[in-house]
Formats: sequence, structure tokens, C-alpha cells
Amino acid sequence: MTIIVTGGAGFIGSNFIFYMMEKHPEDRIVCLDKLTYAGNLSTLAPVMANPGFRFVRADICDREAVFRLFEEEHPDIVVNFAAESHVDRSIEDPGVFLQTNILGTQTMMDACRKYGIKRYHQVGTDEVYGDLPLDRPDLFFTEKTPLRTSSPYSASKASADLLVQAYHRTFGLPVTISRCSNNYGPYQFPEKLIPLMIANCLNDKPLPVYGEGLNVRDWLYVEDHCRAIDLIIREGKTGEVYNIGGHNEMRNIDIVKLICKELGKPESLITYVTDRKGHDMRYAIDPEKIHSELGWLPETKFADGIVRTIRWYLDNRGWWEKIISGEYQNYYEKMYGNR
Ligand code: NAD
Ligand code: TDX
Repeated sequence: MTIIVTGGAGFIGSNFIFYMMEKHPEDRIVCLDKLTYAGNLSTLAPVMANPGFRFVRADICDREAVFRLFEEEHPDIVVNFAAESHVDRSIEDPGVFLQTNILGTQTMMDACRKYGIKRYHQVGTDEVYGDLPLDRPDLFFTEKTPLRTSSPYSASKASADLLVQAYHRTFGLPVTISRCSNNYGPYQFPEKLIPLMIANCLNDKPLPVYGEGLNVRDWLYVEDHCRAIDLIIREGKTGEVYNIGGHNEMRNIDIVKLICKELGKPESLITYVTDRKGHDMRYAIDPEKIHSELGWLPETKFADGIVRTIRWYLDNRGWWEKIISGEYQNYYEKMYGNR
């Protein structure tokens, strides 16, 4: 089989490529990525020379380039990870989120319609369900929870999901959608909570916790997400949505304190800063459907995954130090300078 993986130079896409190339060495993987600030070709260095792998630099909104690639590769499956993925950036500048996340999804699906496909898989997020109150720990997101978005990012991802469902109903495109909770693990861009706090800790810089740090996220080790997507594209029912989550709810402040402890740094580095606008309080996924239909369960416990992740950032300083020494500095100053 030939599988096009868009956004494969980013965090989850690259982990997915590594996972797939090891698990299914008989499949051909074609990575399509624009290499935005979040894409990093060096991440893919370990697979670049593999004859079963091809990298193509292109924008998923570029109809000509996308259609040409389909003509060349005749893919069986497309997994669409490519997106603008950072909520804070979407608050600063929503336009590119609508462009890539919605119109890029349309372009990929138009190519699938024209050239034929066994499966189009859309990588979605639990943020499309909005948030849950802290005082109702009995509530969880199921696939039936209404969409109720908070940020331009989540609105763009929800729009994409609706478009994917429309292409299924109207054109019969064989689609599946997954909606996953917060991922952590190797190769996550250091603008996101966990790698940002690890990098700042290691550089003895302040640890900027938004608001009071009481917001809750449901953390899943990235490899568990990759395994779930692999199952869905092979065994999931077309037209269906699958929630993916770890039943691992943690408050931001507890994660930051844990990182301090693991790295032997003082909690006095923690600095409370102005809250994110529209900040979602709590995310919590009910993964019952993917468990009962496809037998998926998370395998990595948070206690193990976070230690493995911290170790990876310690062992791969070159990877993230290169990132934070470049354009990232302007980003950091803009977002945190006067906060
Ligand atoms: P990321 O920001 O690390 O990577 C995104 C990748 O997409 C980068 O390689 C970037 O170059 C590429 N890209 C961006 N715009 C593009 C375009 N127009 N054309 C081609 N490539 C483009 O993101 P991530 O955290 O790996 O997230 C991947 C997907 O998973 C996204 O769709 C995101 O919404 C979803 N998701 C992420 C999480 C999470 O916790 N990170 C959780 C649930 C769902
Ligand atoms: O400096 C920070 N300080 C802070 O307190 C940053 C970067 C974040 N936070 C808080 C905000 C959130 O409550 O930490 C929490 C996690 O923030 P992010 O890492 O930005 O993730 P989140 O906004 O939850 O979104 C993530 O999960 C869902 C991904 O970035 C999305 O792509 C995914 O869809």
C-alpha cells in the first residue's frame, strides 16, 4: 500500500511515520509537508534514505502540487496531519489556520475524489468539543458531544471535520475522523506546554504558567495515538468518528511541578502569567468506542511516558536548541515578553 502522510515533518506526523515504517515495512510512505516553522526536515533524517519513503515539500492548499503527487503515487490511503496546530498562534493570527486547516483539507479530499482512494483519514482534536467544568469530573467527551469551539484553532479543526463528513455523505468518500486529546513525547515543538517547560527548566528560565495553572488536559503518549490511527485506517468503519484519549487528566501546574522535580530545578522558576484568551478549562475523552470496536487502549502510563520524554529532550538538545535559537526567539518575546 502507498500511504500519503501530510504534516509528517511535525510532531505527531513524524512519530506516525516512524511507527508505520517499523510496523508495516511493506508499505510505501510519502510525506507531504510545507515545512512551516513547525516542520523540521532533520526529524525525518533516520528514514530519508529508506527506499520505502519519499519526502515532498508542498503546501496542502496547492492544488496543482497535490494533484501531481496523486498522479505520481496513486495512494491507497491519505492521513492528514498537516495543520496549524498552536492555539496561542491562532489567537494572534487566525487567517492561516482557516487556510491550511479548512481549505487544505478540502484540497486533499478533492484529490482523493478525483484519483480514487481506499481511505481518507482526518486527524482531529478533542478541542472541537469545547471544554468541561472542573466541578463535574463525571462528564467526558463522547463522539456524540456537540461541537462547541473556543479558539480560532478549534473552530478551524471543527470546520474541517464537518467538511470531511460532508464529503462522505455527498460524494461517498471513504473517510474516518479521529479526535485525540493532548499528545506528548519526542519531537514536539517547544512552543507547547511540556517541551517549553523542559527547555526553560534546562535553561533556568521562568516557567510561564497561564492563569492559576488549574486547567486540566488529558495527556496521551504520542505512540499510543499513532497506534490508534493505524488501527482506524485499517479496521475503522468509514463515515465514523473515533475519540482517542488516555484517561489521564492532569492540571497544568502539576505537570510543571513534576518537570521541575524530574530535572532537579526549583519551583521558584514558576511564574504565573496572564491567562490565554478563551482558555478551555478541562478536556476529558471517553475512549469507549475505539476500545470496544477496535480493541484500542493506551499502553504508556504517564509516569513512564513523561520520564521517557524528558530523557529524550536531554539526549537531543541539538534538536530543540537549534529551534529555540532562531525565529522562535521573536515568537517568545512577542508572546511572553510583556505578559
Ligand atoms: P505540528 O505543528 O507539530 O506539525 C504540523 C506539521 O504540518 C508541520 O510539519 C508543518 O510543516 C505542516 N504543515 C503546516 N501547514 C501545512 C500546509 N499548509 N501544507 C503542508 N504541510 C503543512 O502539529 P502536531 O502537534 O504534530 O499535530 C498534527 C495534527 O494532529 C494536527 O492536525 C493537529 O490538529 C492534530 N492534533 C494534535 C494534538 C497535539 O496534542 N499536538 C492533539 C490532537 C490533534
Ligand atoms: O506557556 C504555556 N503556559 C501554559 O500554562 C503554554 C504554551 C501552555 N500553557 C497551558 C495552556 C493549556 O491549558 O498549558 C495547556 C496546554 O497548552 P498547549 O501545549 O498549548 O496545548 P493545548 O492548547 O491544550 O492544545 C494541544 O492539544 C490539542 C495542541 O497544541 C493542539 O494541537 C491539540 O489539538
